Amino acid sequence: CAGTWGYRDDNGPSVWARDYPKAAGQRQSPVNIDSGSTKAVKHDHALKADYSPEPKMSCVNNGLTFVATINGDNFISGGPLDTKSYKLASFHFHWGSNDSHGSEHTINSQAYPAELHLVHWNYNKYDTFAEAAAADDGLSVLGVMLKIGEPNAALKQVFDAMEKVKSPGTNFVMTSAFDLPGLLPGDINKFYTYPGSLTTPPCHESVTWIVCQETIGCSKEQLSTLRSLKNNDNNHLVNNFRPVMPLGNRTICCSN
Ligand code: 1SD
Ligand code: ZN
Repeated sequence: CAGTWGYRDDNGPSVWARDYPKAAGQRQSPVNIDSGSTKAVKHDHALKADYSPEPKMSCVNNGLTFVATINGDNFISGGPLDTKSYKLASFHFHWGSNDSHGSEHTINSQAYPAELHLVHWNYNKYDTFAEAAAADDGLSVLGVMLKIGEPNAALKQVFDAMEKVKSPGTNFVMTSAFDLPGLLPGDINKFYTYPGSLTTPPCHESVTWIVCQETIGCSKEQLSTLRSLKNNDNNHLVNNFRPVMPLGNRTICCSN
């Protein structure tokens, strides 16, 4: 409906800047990652994800994506975050209507069928997530590409939950603990990192992006499950990705 953002022509990425001026900024996400133009860096500390199983994880179809809210204590640190620790708040996905597109970041102009975002905030520095989301060092999002291949067991738990939230505005609480560590690719120390933004309105320029080079596997059926969710218009919820934005004078660093 009018006044709310979405992914249609009339409320989608090309018009977000009308209501959310930050969307026209110089530090926007996603971007294309041209691997040949990245700067190899050796960080002082390895990137570390301190994740543990999440009891009673709450999942919702909010009409724009599938979001899981995390209540437990899970952190990332190291890599571009150095000694700072950022706390996991939630994760969600972006996907396409077919396998040729759907991810937000592209790598050498190649899109993946879906991209997982694990959203963390700088909880030692800011009092609330909302405050962090508007601050330039407030958030760090770990992006992981989904690729058709060897299925990821943790993702299976997610896709099973997805079957229960096909209608927008519905939620589901998992009865068994969710294997959060199992969601990550084998080696998270292969990544690209750059300063960027939320890829959704208000597009705050607050995110240290960490995009994993290793993918996680999913099946064709699991991608169909994503595409069978319904959006607020009661259509299939698909193509909920923002196209790539100009890199401008930013440098993308590559772990080394
Ligand atoms: O799309 C998400 C949005 O749902 C929210 O989680 C936000 C953080 O407040 O992050 C964006 S994104 O940039 O991770 N796509
Ligand atoms: Zn996202």
